[in-house]
Amino acid sequence: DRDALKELMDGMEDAIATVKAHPLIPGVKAHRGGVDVRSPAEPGRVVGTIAQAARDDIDIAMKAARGGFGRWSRLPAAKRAAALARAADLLEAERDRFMSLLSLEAGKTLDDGIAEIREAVDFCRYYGLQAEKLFDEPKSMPGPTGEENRYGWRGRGVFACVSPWNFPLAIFLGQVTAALAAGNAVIAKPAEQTPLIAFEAVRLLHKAGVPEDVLIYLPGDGETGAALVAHPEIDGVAFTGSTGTARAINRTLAAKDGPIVPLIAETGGLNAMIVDATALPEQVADDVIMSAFRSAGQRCSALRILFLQDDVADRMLEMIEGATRELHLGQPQRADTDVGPIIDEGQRSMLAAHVAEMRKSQTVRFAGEAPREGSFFAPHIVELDKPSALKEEVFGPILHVVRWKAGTLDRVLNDIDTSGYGLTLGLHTRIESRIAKVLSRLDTGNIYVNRNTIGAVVGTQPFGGSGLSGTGFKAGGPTYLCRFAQEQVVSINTAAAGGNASLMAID
Ligand code: UN1
Repeated sequence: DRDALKELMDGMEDAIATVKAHPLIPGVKAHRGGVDVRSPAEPGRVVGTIAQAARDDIDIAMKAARGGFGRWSRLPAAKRAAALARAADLLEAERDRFMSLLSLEAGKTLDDGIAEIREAVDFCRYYGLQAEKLFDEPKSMPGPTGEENRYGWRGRGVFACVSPWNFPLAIFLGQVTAALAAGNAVIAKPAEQTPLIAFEAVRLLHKAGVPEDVLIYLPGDGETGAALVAHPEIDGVAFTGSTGTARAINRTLAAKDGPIVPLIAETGGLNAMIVDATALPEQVADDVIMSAFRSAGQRCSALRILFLQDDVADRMLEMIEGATRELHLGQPQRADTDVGPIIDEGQRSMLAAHVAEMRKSQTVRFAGEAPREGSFFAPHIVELDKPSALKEEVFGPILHVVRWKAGTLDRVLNDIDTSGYGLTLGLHTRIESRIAKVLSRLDTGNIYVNRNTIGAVVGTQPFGGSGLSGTGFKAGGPTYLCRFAQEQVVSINTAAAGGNASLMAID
C-alpha cells in the first residue's frame, strides 16, 4: 500500500547513518584502521567503514567464547529463547534502519528488504520456540525395571558461523540464532561484502541479552574465515556459500587432529524448472521471471535452467522475453525498481564473461541493458543446445533455456540428476502422475509445483539441498537445531543392592 511504502521510505531516509564497524571481541579494544564499504548501486557512496579482525584476535575470541559457552549452555532453553524473542522485537522496532542498510550495503530492493527482515525475525522466534520444545528437560525413556534412562540435548561448544552476502541479515541471523538457541557460543564471520549489517545484527542480539562472550563478531576476508574454521578448538561449523568453499572447509575439518567436527552447509544449485505442454503459460511466465530475476538472480534458490517442452516453447519464450523486457533496473531504494545491482564488480564481470563465453557456442536470445553507473547487470536469456552446456551455478540474472520433446521426460530428469546439485526444482504441469514421477526420481531438497522456486518460508517451507548443494539439513525446519546440538543419555541403575540404592536428595 502506497502510504505504508511512503512511510517506510521516509523512515529509511531518516535512518541512514554511517556505520563504523569493528570486531566485537571481549578484551579487544584497539582495531586496525577502517576500510570504506561502498554501495553496489552507487560506488561513490560510502556506507560505513570496517576494521577487520587481526589474526591473533581468533585466539582471544575463542578463549572468551569458551567461557561464554559454559554459562550459556547451562541456561534453560526458555531463557535463551527469551533473548531471541527480544531480538525479534528489536529488529521489528529498528526495521527502517535495517531496510536502509540492506538497500545501501547489499543493494536490496524494497520488496527484498522487507522479505529479508521478515525472515530474520521469523528465524529468531522460530528457533527460540523450537529450542524450548526440543531441549527442555531431559526426557525419560522406557526401559527395563530397575533402570532409569534420561535422554537430553546439550550445546556442542563454540560454533563458527560463516555466512554469505546475498542474505546478509536473514542467513547471517539464521545461522547464529540456530547455534545460540541450541546452547552454543558463536564466533560469526560475515561475508566480506556485507560486514555492516552483520555488525548491527550482532549489536542487536547483545542488546537483547545475548552476552558479549557468547556471540562474537569477527569480520574479515576469506583468510579470516579459513583460519577460524581451522582453529583447533572450533566445535562445529555452519556455512552458506559456494560448493567449492564448503569442500575446502570439509577438508580443513577432516585434516584436524582432535575431535570430529560437524559441518552444516548450504551451497549452490543448478536449479531447474520443467515445463510441459499442459502448463498455464501466464503462470509459467510470472514464475520464471520471479524465480530467475528477483534479487537479480542472486539467490541460491534461483532458477538457472528452464526445460521447456518444445510444442509450447516458442510461445512461452515470447511471453517470458516480453515480461523480462518490462523489468526495471535501478536504484534499489526506489519503489519502481524490480532488479537492483550485482553485489560487486568481481561478480558483475564474472557474469559478463559467462555471457561472452556462451555467445561462442550457444544462442543469447535476450540481452537487457544495464545502467552505466553502478554495479548493474541486466537480465539475459540464453538458449542452450543441450543441458550439459551449463555445468556450474552462475550467480546472477541469467536464465538458460533448453527445449525437450514429448516422450523424453526421463532424459530431462536424468540430466537434472546428473548435474549433482539438489537445491530447488520447479515443475509446471497439470498431469498428476507426472508430479509423482518427478518426485520419485529426484531427491532435490525443495521442489515447487506450479509456482515459483524462491522465497522459502521459515517454519512451513524449511530450506536446504543435498549433493553438491549441501549437507541436506533444512534451515527453518523442525529438526534444524538438532544439527547444532549433541545428545546425551544417562542410564542409572535404580535396582542396585536389591532396590535399596535409591538416590538421596542430600549434598
Ligand atoms: C540462498 O540464496 O543462499 O528460498 C538461500 C529462498 C531463500 C534462499 C536462501 N531462502 O529463496
